[in-house]
Amino acid sequence: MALRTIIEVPDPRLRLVSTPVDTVDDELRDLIADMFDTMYDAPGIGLAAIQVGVPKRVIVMDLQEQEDEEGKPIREPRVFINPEILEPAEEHSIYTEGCLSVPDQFADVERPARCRVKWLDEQGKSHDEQFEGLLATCIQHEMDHLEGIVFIDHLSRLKRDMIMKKLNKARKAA
Ligand code: GNR
Ligand code: NI
Repeated sequence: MALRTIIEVPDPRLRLVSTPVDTVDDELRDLIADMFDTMYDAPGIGLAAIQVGVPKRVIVMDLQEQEDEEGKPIREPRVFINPEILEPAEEHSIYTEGCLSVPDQFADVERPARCRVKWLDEQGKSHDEQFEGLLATCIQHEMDHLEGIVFIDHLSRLKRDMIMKKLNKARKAA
């Protein structure tokens, strides 16, 4: 188990465009294992490699929507390497998003309600699936990170400035 430090706005590394992975090897699988440890510890439902300072096109995700008999979340880890969005739906939906790189701040973001996603898993095997609901929202939020985009970039300047002000206030208080 190895936790990595999650970088936060306004760290300029969050603005980098991540580069495609060319070989899925043990070194990459080590990074993925650390990303899961870091995501579950945070806790969060998704994490892009750049959020731990690594500009590679790698995302881990676990919505943890199901619980067992004892009410403990059932883990359903997903890995996306070199993901691509195909056929975003014309229909949009609004979800109140948060981000581990903008801690404890939330705002409504509108995105395509469904999308088809193509990606490689940690064995280098390719997948192609249609996503909807929170899964569609989350994969689009994570894919934005690979392009150097953070969810607050989708807000009006007024709302974004308000979030940055609240974040800086909370940091000073801590
Ligand atoms: O933990 C997270 N929750 C979340 C909630 C709504 C929409 C997107 C997310 S992703 C976020 C973790 C994160 O920052 N991923 O980049
Ligand atoms: Ni995020």
